[in-house]
Amino acid sequence: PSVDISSDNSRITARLPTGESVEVLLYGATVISWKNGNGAENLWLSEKAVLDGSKAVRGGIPVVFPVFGPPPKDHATSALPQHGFARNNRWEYLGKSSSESAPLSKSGAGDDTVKLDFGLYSSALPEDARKKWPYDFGLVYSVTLGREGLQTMMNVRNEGKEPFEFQVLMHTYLKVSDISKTTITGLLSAPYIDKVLNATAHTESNHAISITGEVDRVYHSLKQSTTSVLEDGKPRYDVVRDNLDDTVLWNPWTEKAAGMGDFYPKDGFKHMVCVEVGAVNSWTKLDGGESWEGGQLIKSLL
Ligand code: TA6
Repeated sequence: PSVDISSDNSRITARLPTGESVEVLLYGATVISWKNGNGAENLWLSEKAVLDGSKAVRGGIPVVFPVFGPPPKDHATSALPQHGFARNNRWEYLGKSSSESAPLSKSGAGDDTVKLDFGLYSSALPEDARKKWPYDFGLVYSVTLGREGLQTMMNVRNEGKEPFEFQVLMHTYLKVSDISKTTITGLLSAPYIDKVLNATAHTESNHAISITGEVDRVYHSLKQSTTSVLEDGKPRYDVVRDNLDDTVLWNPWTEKAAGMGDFYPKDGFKHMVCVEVGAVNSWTKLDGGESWEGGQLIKSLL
């Protein structure tokens, strides 16, 4: 595998000998590209995504921590921006490793996978961010590229004495060729909160979910670990949760896409679906010195 740091020190690109590649912006540790060996891109990235570190990236895999969505009132996260601060701070590149045992390698040969580690520490946060959520923490985010897919794992450590509670989510924008031919499976009978229907509670009754308008649903307490995306009935992605119980399904559709300045082209919603794994339906509590880990394995089945 090869790992290159861009000349402006803003991003890291890893490549496998078989052609697969992943590109990670140090700002937000945001994966902005993940390609198959044949060069097919798996992630949707807005053509007007801001990549200079002045705003969260519209597309790829933004990291959401320590709160998902608008923070609740009268809570430790109340002063934070929507989706927290992890996606709009610069992470440190901690290094790479090639491993044989990773769940992504086909043959187990050492050159089948490459793992990139990124760190974000409370001690490195700007003062105003620390003030808004005054806990000592350490995040290590690992991005592992394999021939079968991409794994992103988050390790959260409470480095202080005070316990804190957090939410975490990987806001993955998956690229699809045509939303009208796309279905999502694996959510049958799952309870969900529908944020398009005034955050009311529902139960999924479809084996295969089609997207024909704005969708913004938090499926939670999921039993099945895999959510699949099919195109024309053929499996395109498997998104496998690891120690996470929730999956958010989002497509902004016409109106919301029109309302986002950095969402471009405006009909780009026809070529993306957000399948976002996380622990967002409640709060995960960490006592001082404790750590937690969770993440996803996305298989590209093209
Ligand atoms: O993941 C779905 C969601 O919470 C939507 O409600 C929408 O707000 C989306 O995230 C994008 O949020 P952002 O802050 O990135 O514009």
